Amino acid sequence: MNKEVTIIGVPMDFGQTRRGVDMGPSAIRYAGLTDRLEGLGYSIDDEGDLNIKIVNESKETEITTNLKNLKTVAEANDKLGQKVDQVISSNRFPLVLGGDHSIAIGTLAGVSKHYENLGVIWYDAHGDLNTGETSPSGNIHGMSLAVSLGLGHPALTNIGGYSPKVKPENVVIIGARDLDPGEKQLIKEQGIKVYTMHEIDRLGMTTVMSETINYLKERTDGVHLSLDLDGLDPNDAPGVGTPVAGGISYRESHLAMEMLSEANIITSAEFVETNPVLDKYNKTAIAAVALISSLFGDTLL
Ligand code: NNH
Ligand code: MN
Ligand code: MN
Ligand code: MN
Repeated sequence: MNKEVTIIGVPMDFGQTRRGVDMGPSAIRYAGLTDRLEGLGYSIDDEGDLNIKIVNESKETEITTNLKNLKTVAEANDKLGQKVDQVISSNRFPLVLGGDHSIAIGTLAGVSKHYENLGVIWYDAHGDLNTGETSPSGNIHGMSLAVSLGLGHPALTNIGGYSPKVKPENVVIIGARDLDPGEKQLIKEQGIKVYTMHEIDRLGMTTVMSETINYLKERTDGVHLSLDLDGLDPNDAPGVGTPVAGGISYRESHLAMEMLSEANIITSAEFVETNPVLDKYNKTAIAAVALISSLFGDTLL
């Protein structure tokens, strides 16, 4: 793993409708992120939080699309993409803290241009594979993976000036248990590899992760980890806007991060959807810091 890490906070809460997730980066920092990573021998540059500016939605976008806060989300992701691009160009590892999951659009716009075949691990209760047509909510955080595959509103897919960012065969979804009908269809059409909770129960996390690692090692030249804290069970990570029962445990998640660390395949990462307003004693942010530490090689010894 690259020992030079740049932390970018993205206080974004316009990709969904529960306020408070914009305070995720602060909650994760407060849980001791920098100290933990420095303790593991990393050199940390915390760039602070991106400035999210509210852009007035024009009457025209309001009439022609059901996507909520489209311009605000698009502009913030454009900024984030440029920032992430700069960080990688200066040979540093970008560690992005959310904010809601719509920010994956910007992160991937910045990351993907540096790889021929970027792999993506989408660790989430959801698929985030909706488009304006299939979305039940109009919330862009439920569309970010589809957008990165080149599907959805052009104001989002064209961020960074190129599309798609990721090929469907380079994506692995882990932890899915709440997929909308249009998402299920898209998974089948595009042949996206998915480990639902059923497979995690059946195979165990060890097999799920070694299969994932082998699969991505064969076909990719870099792997981005996009970890939505709602992938974890709500008992272990209660501070999320859309909790879904029956999720991945805290221990299984640690094992997953430890195996990724051992395999040494992750080249960028983001931890999203931590909402301290909905949390209990900062438990979700503390879990995020613990998982990040495992990803960065903490062996507990
Ligand atoms: N699938 C739903 C939607 O598109 C919920 C998405 N919520 C998430 N995604 N937290 O990770 O609105
Ligand atoms: Mn702040
Ligand atoms: Mn998500
Ligand atoms: Mn989710």
